[in-house]
Amino acid sequence: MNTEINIDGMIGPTHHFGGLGVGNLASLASQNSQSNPRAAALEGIAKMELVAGLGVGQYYLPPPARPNWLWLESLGFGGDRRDALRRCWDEAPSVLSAAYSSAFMWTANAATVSPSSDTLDRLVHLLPANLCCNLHRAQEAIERRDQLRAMFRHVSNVRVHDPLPSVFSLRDEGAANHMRLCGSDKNNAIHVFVYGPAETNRTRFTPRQSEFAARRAASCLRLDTTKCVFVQQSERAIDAGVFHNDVIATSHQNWLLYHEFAFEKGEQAVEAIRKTFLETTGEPIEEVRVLDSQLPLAEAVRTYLFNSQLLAVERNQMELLCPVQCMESPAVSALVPEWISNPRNPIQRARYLPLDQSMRNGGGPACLRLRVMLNAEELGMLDGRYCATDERTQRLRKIVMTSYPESLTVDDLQRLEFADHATHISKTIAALSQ
Ligand code: SUG
Repeated sequence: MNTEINIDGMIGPTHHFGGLGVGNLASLASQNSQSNPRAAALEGIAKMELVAGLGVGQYYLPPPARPNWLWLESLGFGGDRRDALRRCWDEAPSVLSAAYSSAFMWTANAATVSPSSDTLDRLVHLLPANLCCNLHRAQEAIERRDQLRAMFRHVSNVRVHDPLPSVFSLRDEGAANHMRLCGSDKNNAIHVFVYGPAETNRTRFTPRQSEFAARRAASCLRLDTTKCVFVQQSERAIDAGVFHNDVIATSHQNWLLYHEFAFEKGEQAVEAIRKTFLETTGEPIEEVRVLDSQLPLAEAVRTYLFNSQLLAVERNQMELLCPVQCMESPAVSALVPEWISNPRNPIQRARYLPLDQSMRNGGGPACLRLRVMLNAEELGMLDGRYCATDERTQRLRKIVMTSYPESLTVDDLQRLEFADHATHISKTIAALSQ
């Protein structure tokens, strides 16, 4: 039987607001404001503890070292490090910001995953995302591949692939644009891949996932394509700041929650999902369609309701971890209690999490985790060193409290003392899993 684990990305000491996220309105609005890496990391740790406390397997990946010196060198900022930081700041401040990026914290973009129950070769496949649509995120692809390989090294039937080639036509942002839905037999599943329009000039912002990448991903993941559905994200949604599908739709088990403007040719797209699900599982899908009159697109993007983290406590019993911004919205406050009181709806309870620092960069609860389904044997082989046990989260919290800065602006990034301090912290955290 499959069990879901959640892998969060530990938020790094260089978390800041660079305004770098393509089509991400929160990131653009926060650009150059003061961040609080300590508060950001504590919010992330508290979420991991909450999820672990609910009995869901919680793992984490340490923050890769920043600034990324090799990457800076590859862009012409080599030589004496103090001088390189200063030159980069003067010549290309957004490159300096990217070299310090903590965007690896959003592990929903780390990879796309297919469990062994669903694959043609009965192996678990993880395809790290190339993230090549964003300068600051493309550097994560190889770091993630290596981290995931280390984490799964003892699980004999896991394949961690190389990311798709880093070219624009194959731009891939991982699980944030993928939904797995399963029937009452959890091993009977379909996979929905969501991509942006092919003509990149049709939308206000560049669509971050290509159809070509979605189809190649399904192939790398060794999925039966008769059980895959490929749907286009709506142009209207991208224009409203929906830069990933998980900002406007989500799913868990047999339950699909989506905004009426999530998909281009919305009814046709959902009909394709319904049909494939019925053919695969013999059961109808349970769906909740949120109308724009109930929650306008802009409010959906502001509150990140669809980016709430869905957790199965038991089958047909789910908890929704929403960002606190949802609690403050009259539109969302009308929807969630209605779901909870409806006996057909599996959501039993909603909790509201303060994730202000992540939200100000466009990352809600679901962005901060990668879901991986493993069977009991695979789970048994998983390396415990990445498990967010109480003891480990306490140690992480201590490191954060004693060494993470409480305030950071892009100006601070040019100081070599800060660069060295941040590198040292990442090494200390990585050592906890060695
Ligand atoms: O890729 N923000 C991230 C947010 C990712 C959210 N993930 C999901 N929806 N799954 C992004 O846009 C902002 C970084 C900055 O501006 O400094 C950023 O990268």
